[in-house]
Amino acid sequence: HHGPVPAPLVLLLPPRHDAQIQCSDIPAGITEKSNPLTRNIDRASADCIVRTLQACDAQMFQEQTEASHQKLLSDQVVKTLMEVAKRVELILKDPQDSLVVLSGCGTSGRLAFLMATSFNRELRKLNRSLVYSYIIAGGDRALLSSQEAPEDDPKSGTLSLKKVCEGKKQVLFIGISCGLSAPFVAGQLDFCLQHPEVYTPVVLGFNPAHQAKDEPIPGCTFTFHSVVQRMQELSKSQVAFLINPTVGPEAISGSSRMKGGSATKILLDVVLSAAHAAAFTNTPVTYEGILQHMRAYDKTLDITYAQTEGITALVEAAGRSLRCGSHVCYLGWGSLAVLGLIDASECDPTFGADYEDVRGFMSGGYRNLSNNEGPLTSLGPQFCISHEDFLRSVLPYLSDQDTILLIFTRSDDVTEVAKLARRVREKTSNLHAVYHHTDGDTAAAEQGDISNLCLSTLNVTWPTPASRSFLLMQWELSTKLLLNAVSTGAHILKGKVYRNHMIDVQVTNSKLYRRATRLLQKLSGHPESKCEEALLRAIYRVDKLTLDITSSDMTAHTLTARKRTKVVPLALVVLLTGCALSEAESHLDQQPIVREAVEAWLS
Ligand code: F1P
Repeated sequence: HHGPVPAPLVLLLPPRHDAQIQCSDIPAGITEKSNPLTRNIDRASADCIVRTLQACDAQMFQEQTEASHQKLLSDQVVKTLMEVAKRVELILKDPQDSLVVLSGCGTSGRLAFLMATSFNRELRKLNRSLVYSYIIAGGDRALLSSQEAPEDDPKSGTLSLKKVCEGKKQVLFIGISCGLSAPFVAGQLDFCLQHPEVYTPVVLGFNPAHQAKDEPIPGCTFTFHSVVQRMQELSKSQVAFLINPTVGPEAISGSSRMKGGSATKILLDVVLSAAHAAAFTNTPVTYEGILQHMRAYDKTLDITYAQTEGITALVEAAGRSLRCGSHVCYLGWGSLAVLGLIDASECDPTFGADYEDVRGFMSGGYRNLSNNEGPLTSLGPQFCISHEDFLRSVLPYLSDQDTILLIFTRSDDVTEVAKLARRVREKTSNLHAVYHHTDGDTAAAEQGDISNLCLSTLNVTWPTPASRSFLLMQWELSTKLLLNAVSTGAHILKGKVYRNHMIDVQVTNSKLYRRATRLLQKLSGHPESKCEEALLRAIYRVDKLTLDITSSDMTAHTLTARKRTKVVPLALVVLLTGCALSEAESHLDQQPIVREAVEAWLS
């Protein structure tokens, strides 16, 4: 076990509360629910954390039962994927004035970016015109940092869509929102519905349609829910499409970067590669083909998690680094490096981490990233992502306390990997590697050198596949799962998670505001109105809410919350102890682990 075991919050509460904590009857979509498998993940060992994450990921491929909503492999989902793939095929065959747009917020936008750029790369290899564009709320800086306010802005969604589609006559628009909730995406889908002569909208998310968010969006007549309803109607005549299987609740409640992101990647990889095969290698889109491809991803999970021991070693190393305030760095090559950049960037919004806690670097930096806006280095050190940047600004300060992880494949320049490994090894022995290769590959001479330099090497061997591009997609998904496990596991070991909730969630947009209120209800047992009041007190740092505050809208609240830290922990301490805000503040300053702060207060 890791560290001292703090008393669980439930023990500190009267039984009346205890009963309410146990039930999860506060309405929310599946994507926001607490997963029964992870209720005690905060007290688990690294090994147990990894196995629990594996069990959660396995839920993605569970079969649909009579009572359950459709799943990844359900008949209706496979059929819709076929139809969407055929639309993409048409565009690939006649690309003039046409576009496929992938759009989303946060992780969903980052994966939109990853897939749009990789499939464009495929097209470039074939000397075809590039048909994919991506949009991410907040622009390219959101690829590497959390920009949550723009997710609430439907107008900026519509504007950015119009901009990339200027002059186009046919657009297949794929809007991704795991929770079927982001107003940014709702605005884009609504715009598509108003211009059916050009736009065919597809919505991708992981809640049943009736759970799409129905909260009014300021300045709009639609909600995500109403847009989904219209699309459901139109899907009967195939002028709109809904891809919304469920994959079970996330391991860390609401952390849709995990399964939501993985399932997004699986579904879109399958659709786009089926379309490419149909357009360029005369392999028509078939039901069996789609189903087989999806099943192959189930295997990807098996092959990845067969490495439990190696992953556990990485989680332990990263956890040790974070616990002592040291750093974790991912040094990656090719598209796997992008998954490192993505995973690292998500630690800030998910765990309230500093950008230096977990950082990603990519060989070639912006030269290889192919993002819309080009180099972003002028935005600050957080946006310095090349290995040169690592050598210049991180390497000199490394010690054995920092964990460095090399991420590469047999297709990368292994000589270069070995060179960097040697330089890192001069500063720290805490060096690890993830290496993907196929059973048909001959080992590179340097591979042995690299393993000798590393404390641990995750050697992932893949069966030689029918296509090289499918292999790369599997390596990408596998790397995503591994890194999600490392960063999630390490933050759990650091004490950042309470049961399976991220208690210090930033309240920087409407989805997170609602999530925070629900969490306070659940943990304090108090009614919604009282919890929202405590939340606002913590946001505005006042003991009594003024009329000014109560008459402000959600945007004002979330903008103010952006400037604050520990909003939800403060609100919780206030709710549980009834103390004044200033007392709660000084309390949390002395004892940043919330459970212990409450316990100390009550004793
Ligand atoms: C978008 C998103 C998540 C992120 C966080 C805030 O969610 O940015 O990617 O992890 O939860 O929201 P969604 O629109 O895909 O549900």
